[in-house]
Amino acid sequence: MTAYRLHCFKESGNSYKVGLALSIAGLPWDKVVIDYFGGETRLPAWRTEVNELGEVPVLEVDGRKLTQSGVILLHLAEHVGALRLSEEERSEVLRWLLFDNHKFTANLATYRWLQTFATPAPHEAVLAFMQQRISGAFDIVEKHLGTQRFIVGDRLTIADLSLAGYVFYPKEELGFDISTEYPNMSAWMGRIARIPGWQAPYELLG
Ligand SMILES: N[C@@H](CCC(=O)N[C@@H](CS)C(=O)NCC(=O)O)C(=O)O
Repeated sequence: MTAYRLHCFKESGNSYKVGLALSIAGLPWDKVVIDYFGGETRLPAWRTEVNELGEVPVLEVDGRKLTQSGVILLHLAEHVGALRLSEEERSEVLRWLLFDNHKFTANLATYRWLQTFATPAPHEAVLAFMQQRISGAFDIVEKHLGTQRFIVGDRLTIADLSLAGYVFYPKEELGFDISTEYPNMSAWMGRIARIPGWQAPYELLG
């Protein structure tokens, strides 16, 4: 059986995407919790031995290290039956993975980080700029989910798991109340949360 080891920390929504994929697929996996706040990912040895990009998630698959959540999710979709994609779905999924990494998660994760964990607190103008970028990305996903149940068609794919990396963190951390402001996204989150294997980020990675 394939051995999966996920290098992660519980505040990392990018790691949550991968943990959720493994959990929903029903695969056994081990957690390697890194000391992000203590600077582990900035140590030269960590960058040499684990990930030269200085980031989690890192997924070891039988000892081979994969990095970038989008690459890892695609790897799982190619090797795990429960996450498999048709040829048609694959290009749609890729489109949303790129949108997520460029506009959705990229802005939401940075904003959450700035307003919840950063010291000193960032300048108001920076936060206002980020809020505007997130609203734009949320509006696109909200509209898209007005006509379909999941991001690509009628069933969960890795595109949903990628876009869902941060939305399940507490609203006080996110700075956005999705449940009241984005009804289609909120309903989509409910559908994801009812899938066997789903757990909230701090439960899954804690
Ligand atoms: N595009 C990357 C983003 C990964 C990322 O930003 N990871 C954060 C934690 S959520 C990290 O390790 N950041 C370390 C740093 O930037 O110093 C992915 O999807 O895997």
